Order: sequence, then C-alpha cells, then structure tokens
Amino acid sequence: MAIDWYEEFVDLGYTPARDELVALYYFEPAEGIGRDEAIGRIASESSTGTWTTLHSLPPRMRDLQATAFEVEGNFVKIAYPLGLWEEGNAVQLLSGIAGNIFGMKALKNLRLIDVSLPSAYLRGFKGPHFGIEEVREMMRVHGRPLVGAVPKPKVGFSAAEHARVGFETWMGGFDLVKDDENLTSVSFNRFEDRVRMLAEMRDSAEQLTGERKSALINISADTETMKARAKLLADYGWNYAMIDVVVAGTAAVMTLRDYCSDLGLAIHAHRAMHAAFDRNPKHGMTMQFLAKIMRLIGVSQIHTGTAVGKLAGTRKEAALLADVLRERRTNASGTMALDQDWGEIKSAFPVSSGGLHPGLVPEVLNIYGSEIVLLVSGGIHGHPQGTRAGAQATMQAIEAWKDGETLEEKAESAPELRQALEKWGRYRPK
Ligand code: RUB
Ligand code: CA
Repeated sequence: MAIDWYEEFVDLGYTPARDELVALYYFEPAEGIGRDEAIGRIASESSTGTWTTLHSLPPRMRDLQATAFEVEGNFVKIAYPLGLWEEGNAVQLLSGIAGNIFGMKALKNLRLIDVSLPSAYLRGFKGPHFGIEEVREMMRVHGRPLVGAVPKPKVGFSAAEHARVGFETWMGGFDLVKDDENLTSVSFNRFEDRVRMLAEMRDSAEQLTGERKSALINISADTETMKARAKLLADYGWNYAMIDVVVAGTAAVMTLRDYCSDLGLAIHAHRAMHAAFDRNPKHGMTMQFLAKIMRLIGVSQIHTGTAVGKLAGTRKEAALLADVLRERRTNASGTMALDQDWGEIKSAFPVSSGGLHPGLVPEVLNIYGSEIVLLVSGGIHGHPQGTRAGAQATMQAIEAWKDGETLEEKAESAPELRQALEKWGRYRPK
C-alpha cells in the first residue's frame, strides 16, 4: 500500500482554468527526491495534502487540490483552484503559496517567483485608493518624478531639528520629507512632536514656494497605535502615512489600507527586511512577489531599489518591479514572470532609494523613466553647501535628464550640481 500520494498533484498535461491562481517557483529537490515527487510535494503542502495517503478521501476534495502542470528545468508552475482561497485575505494566500513549503526537507531550495492572480480573485481586493494619477493630482506634480529625502543621520535628530532639515529639503525643491525605517516615536523624537513641527515647516515652505509639500511619516507600530498615528497625520493635514510593510505584517497593511484611505492618506511602503527572504536567488521569495501583494492590498508606493546605489538589486529586477507596479497588464517574460491583468486595480509608484546622489540620477531615470518616487538622502545632506543646495542639485540633474543634456553640460549653469559632481562624480556606493 502506498504511503504517500504526492504524484497525484502532478499533471503535466493540465491546462489551468481561467479562475485558477498560478504560482511560479524555482525548486531544487533534496538528494534522493525525484523531480515529480518534489513538485508534487510543493503542490500538495501548499493546498490540501499531507505526508501520507489517507484512509478516506471524499471525491469532492480532489477539486481543491493544486496541480503542478508545467516544468522547465528547475522552474515549475502550479495551478490553485479559486475555492482554496478566502476572498480578500492576502494573509491566507501567503499561508498557502508562501507558507510551510519553504521548510520541506524534500527540497534543498525553493523560491516563489511570481503569482498570476485571476480577476475572480482580484475582486476581493481594492488595491491602492490613490494610484499614480491620484497621487500626482494630490501632490500637483506632473511630468517628473516625485522627489524626497530622509534627514540624515537617520535617527538622532530631535523633532525640531528633523523639521528644520525637512524645511531645507522642501526649500531646495523636493516634494517629500521621509522618515527612515527605524524612526518611529523614540524618546528624543516623539511622533506627535515631529508631526506637529513638520506641519508648521510644511506650511511655511508651501507659502514660500507656492508648491505642494508633504512627508512620509512612519507610523509603524502595533496596529492600534498605527491607526491612532494615521488619524493624527490626517488631523495635521498630511496626505501620506508611511508603513514599514514587511516588519509590520500583511494583516496590518490590510487593516491600514482602508483606515488610511478613509482619512485621505496614501500609503508609502518601506520594505526593511525584504532582503532576508528575497536576496538568495535560490530560496525564499522575490521582491516582485512582495510588490505584487502590496499593490493588491493597496499601497500607493513601495521601494524597489536603484540598481546603482548602496543596496543589492539589479537593473533587470528594477525594471520588472516597475512593470508589476505600474502596468495594467504584464506578460510572462521567460521563466521569470507570469501574466497579470490588474483590471480595475490602480497602479502604484516604484520608489528608488538607497545610496543615490545627483550624479546617479540619470542612470536611475534611464531604468525607471519619470513615473517614480526618487529618494536622495545622504546624497543631498552631504552636499558641500548643505541640504538645500543638495536638493537643488538633484532637481537640476532631473531637469538635465528631461532635457536630454549631460550633467556636465547642465552644471555649467547650475553651480549646485557642479559642486555635487565635484564631490561624488558618478561614484557608486558599495
Ligand atoms: C536611504 C535609506 C533607505 C533605503 C531603503 O538613504 O537608507 O532606508 O533606501 O532601501 P540614502 P530600499 O539615500 O542616504 O542611502 O529603498 O532599497 O528598500
Ligand atoms: Ca534607511
């Protein structure tokens, strides 16, 4: 009598129904495990299976089984019946397709690359309340990237000092002042104080420049505290809240999606900790998958890397992520992505951040185009003339890119950019 039934989850002739979810995995079987057993185990453990055959199996349960239906080298596609999944519950989806399977002894490595979500599944989600267009309307910025900076050092400033740096950032032409991931409400810089003092500075920067100015203030904490902080942001006239989405968790982001949209706040998603599961190319899950889930739930913008800055990430990955977030439809590209039709779900901005300075701006814009949020932090506060000049230099670099000029040409009439280039040139931080 057979002990297990994994191969019943494999059918290489199978064509998924229109309303099935399809996941794409990279897999490496452990020693002694055959290909079909390995992919059968992935399909089984992520849907209905257990490690052994059962005494009885009501026939209707077959309809909930996932099916591994296509293999190419170490890549496998698995189809999941819609009925397996609770409507509108991203937490449950992750428990299945990104859950137990990563720990199976039968696999040496397993990486979730992408998922294709059918329109019947999308129906349970709202996506971003503020998509790219709505954010642009709200910020009154068109035809160029939204631009922001984190005051640096990233923690240490008092609320008053932080607001002062924010003011300089805005006055240099930037739209956004951003909290860094580890700044929440610490003893020397309380959330409430920062929100209030930044709001005062925002009002005067708006008056002086005639431009819309905003901030990505970090509300990350337990969910009830996040709600209270979001409310306070709205009370002070802010239009954004920042959540560190991986550490805060999928459930919290789901709760805050509706709470923030009711308050008129767009969600800026920081992604600290993502590299714990997306950096190893053979195991874990891709940033592409995380970005897709976050768009599904409804953040308006999420970090996607720079390819040229201080953190890991390639050009190809950045371009792929930009598509996942911005396009209405994406098509499978080789073995690295699946088709997705987002239907009514709005777009979200990719955010390029980490180790940027004016000299790297054209390269980043060549990858992303101008439909992004660009964050340049150390690269403005380290400018020889200080924060305001650093922000100006960055805006000049953006102008140069838009006008098809080289940075050197632009620098002839832009002293702030010239000084930035003298300090950093095209330096790529390690
Ligand atoms: C930016 C910074 C951000 C990272 C996050 O500062 O430290 O936290 O960009 O990384 P700086 P990612 O511009 O001085 O490097 O955007 O890749 O998630
Ligand atoms: Ca940081």
